[in-house]
Amino acid sequence: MIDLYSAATPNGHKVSIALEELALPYELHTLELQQGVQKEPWFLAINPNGRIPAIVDRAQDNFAVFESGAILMYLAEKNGQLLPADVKGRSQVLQWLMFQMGGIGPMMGQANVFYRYFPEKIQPAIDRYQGESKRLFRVLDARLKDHEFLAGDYSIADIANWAWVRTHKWSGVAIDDLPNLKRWVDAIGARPAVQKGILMPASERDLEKATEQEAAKFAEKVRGMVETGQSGKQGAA
Ligand SMILES: N[C@@H](CCC(=O)N[C@@H](CS)C(=O)NCC(=O)O)C(=O)O
Repeated sequence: MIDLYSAATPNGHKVSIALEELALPYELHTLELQQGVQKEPWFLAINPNGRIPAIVDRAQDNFAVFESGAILMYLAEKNGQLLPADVKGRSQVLQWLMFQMGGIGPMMGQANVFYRYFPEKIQPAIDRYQGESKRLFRVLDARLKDHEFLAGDYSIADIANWAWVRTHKWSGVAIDDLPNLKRWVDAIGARPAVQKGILMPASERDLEKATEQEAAKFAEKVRGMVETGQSGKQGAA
C-alpha cells in the first residue's frame, strides 16, 4: 500500500494518474494547502520542501519519496512499466520528463502566479512566463508531429507533461494553433486511468468551463499562499 499526500494540482495529479495506470493500491491523503498543512513538522519529515506531492511506500519500510518526477520514476521502476529498461529508451523518457520538470512546470507555474494570483498585474512578467510556456508547447507540438507519444510508448513523460498542458487555459496560453499537441492532449485525456487520476482529488475549479468570475474567486483563495517576497511565505505552483 502506498500513501499519497496530494492536492488537486498538476503535480499532484501526475502521481495519482501513474498510480491508476499501474493499478497500484494507494490511500489518498488530501492536504489543505491553503491551511498550510504541508508546512507542518510531520509532513516536513516526509517532504523537507513542504509541498505536495509525496508518497510513503508502506511495503518498503515506509520509504518516502518527494518531487513528482522522482515519484514517477520510483513507481515506474517499482512496477517495471511506463519507463523502458534499455539505456537509450530510458534516457529518451527521462529527457522529456526533465523537460517538464525543468521547463513546462516552472514556466506554467509562474504564468499562473503572475496571471492569476499575484496582487499586482506586472504585464512583462505575465508576458515572459506565458511566452515561454507557449515556446515550450511548440517544442512538444513539433515532437508530436511524427510521434504518437513523447518518447516511444506511452510513459511517465507523457503523464508528467499532460498533467500540466491540460491546464493551459488557467495559465492563459492557447493551444488552438498546435494541432499535434491538441491531438495528444485529447488522446491521453480519454484514457480511463487518466480520467480517474484527475479526480484524486477532484479540483474545485473546472478549468474548461470556469467563468471569469469563478476563476477570480478561486484565484483569491490561492492568493494568500503565494510568495510575494514580502511575507516570507512559500509560494504555490
Ligand atoms: N517540484 C515540485 C513542485 C511541488 C509544488 O510546487 N507543489 C505545489 C502544488 S502543485 C505545492 O505544494 N504548493 C503549496 C506550497 O507551496 O505551500 C514537484 O514537482 O513535486
